[in-house]
Amino acid sequence: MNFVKSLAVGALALAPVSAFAAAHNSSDPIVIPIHNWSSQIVMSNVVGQMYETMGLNVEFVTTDSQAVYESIRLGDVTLELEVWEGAFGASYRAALAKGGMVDAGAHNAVTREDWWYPSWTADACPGLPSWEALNECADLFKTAETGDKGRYLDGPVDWLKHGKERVDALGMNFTVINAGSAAALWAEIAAAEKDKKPVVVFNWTPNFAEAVWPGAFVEFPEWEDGCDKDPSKGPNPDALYDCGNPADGYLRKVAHKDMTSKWPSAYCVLSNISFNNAQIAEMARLVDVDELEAEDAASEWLGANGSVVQPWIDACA
Ligand code: TMO
Repeated sequence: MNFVKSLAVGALALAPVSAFAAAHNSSDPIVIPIHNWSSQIVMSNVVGQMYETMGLNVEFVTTDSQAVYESIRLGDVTLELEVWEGAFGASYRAALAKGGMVDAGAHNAVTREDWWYPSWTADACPGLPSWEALNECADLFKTAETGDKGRYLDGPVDWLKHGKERVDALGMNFTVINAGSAAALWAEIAAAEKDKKPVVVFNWTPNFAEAVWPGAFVEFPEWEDGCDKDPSKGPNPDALYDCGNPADGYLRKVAHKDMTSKWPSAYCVLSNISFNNAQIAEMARLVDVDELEAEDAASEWLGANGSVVQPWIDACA
């Protein structure tokens, strides 16, 4: 179910530039999708507030993080700011091939999304980070819920991490449980921290978590293009998803094709935007550690980083 809320402009450090609205940009709202992890929500608010300082109208819509690519292609949603290669590469490539989307370039950030453990887990399972070593330690991760298998807490289902397929493809002694929300992943780590219980959960970078809990990604067979489409890729010749996610994945921006003519200034700014790992981790931290509302986190982030974003706007004037 979708809901739409209009954006209230926070106290921005950016100078309003109403010339943008007067120029060639439509007064229709630019529709920005909101998903279910903090950096994406804050970044969407950051860019929405940037657009508002340019005199443009913005609307947020909460959408599924896979179906959004079809919505952008059709023009129901205007853009997406966080196309993570590991989680969304397949949906993104499929929609791009059908037509209707324009690639607005990549962020500076390098991303990784995969099975991850906090450092105390390696004390109990010293062969880590190898996936074979993890599998030999599966007993350490047994719970009442998973019986004689180890528990792996995967992300919410819409991130399509294919954890179950990977466990089957590699013959692992783990049961995959999907978290209901990103917050459930952080709760699992925080609960395990008290008595240094070994846990393995889905995690990613850039994220706030790396500054809070030192840890590492499990090293699976290296990602090969086509591992999700061609059984011959990866070590199991008969299975898909027998590879890790890309260890140096992209983070891209994409827009509906008509954004370039309907809101040329906004598209210009979108194509200039390039956040790095530290900036994205900080966006998430403001919500997940400082517990700000996303809109306030975005205002605070912009207040501290006006000099980062102002050149991207000025270059489009
Ligand atoms: C898409 N995500 C960053 C949650 O892995």
